[in-house]
Amino acid sequence: MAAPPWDELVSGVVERRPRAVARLITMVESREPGWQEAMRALYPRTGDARVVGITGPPGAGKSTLTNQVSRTLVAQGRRVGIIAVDPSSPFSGGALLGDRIRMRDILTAPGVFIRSMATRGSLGGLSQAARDVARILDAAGYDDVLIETVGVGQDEVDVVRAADLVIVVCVPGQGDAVQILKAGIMEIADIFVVNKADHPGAHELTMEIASMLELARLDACDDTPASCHVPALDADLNGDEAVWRVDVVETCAVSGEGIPRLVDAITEQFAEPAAAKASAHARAREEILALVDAELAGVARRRLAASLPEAAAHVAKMETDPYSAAEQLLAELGIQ
Ligand SMILES: Nc1nc2c(ncn2[C@@H]2O[C@H](COP(=O)(O)OP(=O)(O)OP(=O)(O)O)[C@@H](O)[C@H]2O)c(=O)[nH]1
Ligand SMILES: [Mg+2]
Repeated sequence: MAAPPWDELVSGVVERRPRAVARLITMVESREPGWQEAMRALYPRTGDARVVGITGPPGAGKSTLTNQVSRTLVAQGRRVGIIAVDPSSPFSGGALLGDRIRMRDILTAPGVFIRSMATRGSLGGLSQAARDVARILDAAGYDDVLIETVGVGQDEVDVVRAADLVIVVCVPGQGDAVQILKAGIMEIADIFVVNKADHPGAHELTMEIASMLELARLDACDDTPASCHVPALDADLNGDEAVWRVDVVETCAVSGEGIPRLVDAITEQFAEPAAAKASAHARAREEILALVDAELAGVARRRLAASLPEAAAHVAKMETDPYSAAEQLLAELGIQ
């Protein structure tokens, strides 16, 4: 059966029909004809959802936390969309069975939509794909979109860049603090969750993260300490002047301990509009460039389809070198 045209799917999304949401996500993810028109039509209806990225090492408790946070938000009367991303998995759509099992109690809850994405070679990049899906959910009236991604490598950092707010989940006893520093996670985290607080060493890890934040703050704000917010353990030393707030929250996701504080931290951070506005410009710039990059690559491949085999043959026979061949093809495209 042919997929309905994009405008029908867009209407379905606006009418909050989960089936239309799922089909439009598939269309946009696989860049089927009409995806841009659909995103363009939906864009004016976006901007209301709070998009939260949740990342951290495998097994840290991200899915359990996502589940708990969703339940709390649903209890507050909010609708929640969840995007589970596994950049290392070649499967998509029905993947992440483990996550689905762990999230089973919210799977059937009204007002919750769960989608798995595991598209390593995603067209246009995984970060853009996550952004697109988040927007579709936003337009479908989901108040909160939670993007869970596994790991603390570059791919995961890229994915959570699609979010307005980033939660990094750590657990005691795994050298997580060192990993965080190495991966450059420090710069992107808005909230650190020290999960499995029922395990020994949780408080030590909290202190370690707090002191890393303090060092980073001193580093960043050498000249103007007065304009800085000390980002540690709920301390808001600067009142209205907060320019950089990072919360550290201890949780036990299995028992639900600490979840209300985490949800409060999320709500409070979204209530600080100044910081969000400052990064909106940078993020828009990044997104436009990513879209242009993806489009350029596609255009180049299509336009060069005819001349590429010949150029490749010449290089293979060593009649020319790949550098000159590439230059010649770029000239053909009018780019030099
Ligand atoms: N003791 C304890 N166990 C926890 C806690 N949170 C999660 N777990 C357990 O840790 C295991 C992994 O939890 P998940 O929520 O699947 O972790 P995850 O980070 O989503 O895992 P991946 O998606 O596979 O990276 C499960 O067996 C959970 O029950 C916690 O606070 N305390
Ligand atoms: Mg998980």
